Amino acid sequence: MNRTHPQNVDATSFGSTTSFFTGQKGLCKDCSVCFPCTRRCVCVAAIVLCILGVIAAIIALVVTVGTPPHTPVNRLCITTNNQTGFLCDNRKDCIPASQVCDTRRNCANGEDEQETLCSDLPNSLPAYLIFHCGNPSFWIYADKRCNGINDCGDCSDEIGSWASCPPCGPQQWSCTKVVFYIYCSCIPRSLCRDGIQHCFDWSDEYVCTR
Ligand SMILES: [Ca+2]
Ligand SMILES: [Ca+2]
Repeated sequence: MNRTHPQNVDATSFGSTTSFFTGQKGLCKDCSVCFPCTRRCVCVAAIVLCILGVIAAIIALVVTVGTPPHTPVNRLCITTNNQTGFLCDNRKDCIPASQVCDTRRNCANGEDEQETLCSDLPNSLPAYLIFHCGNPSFWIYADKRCNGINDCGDCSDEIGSWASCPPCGPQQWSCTKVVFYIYCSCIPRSLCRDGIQHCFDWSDEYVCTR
């Protein structure tokens, strides 16, 4: 009885015979060497593709949405007189709000008179520099609010919840009503007992002391 036995296959013979995968002679042996390298190459390529994809996504986002708007410099500051001010480029000088766009260069570089600020008053000014009066057609600079003077003309910059002024200072006298239109609820004590009525109830002439 003839039996067919499996043939012993010499693994090393593949190296010298035709490759099962490539059909090219001599390449099979190199596969075991190249395969790890190929995996590494694939990983690197994937990372590069990933990075390129992120960059492409960012570019697409910028193109779609547009470049982010330029954030204006915050120049809000408080002057030595405790008034709302405008900070100059040197980040040291704080000029009163009313010196912005008054045609005088108060900042060293003239940034308080730049066209972007002054071309369309008051709309071109930052909101913190202006105060809107009770009459919508009037506005004043923010440092004129609560300065003891009736700048709006209707005292809305000195009296009322919108102005939110502090009580009269120690150098002022508080009146229930003022005759002279330049003042509102507080008059300078220097005007007390000067022989001229400033308060409606004459308290500046009979009660007030300097
Ligand atoms: Ca100025
Ligand atoms: Ca005022």
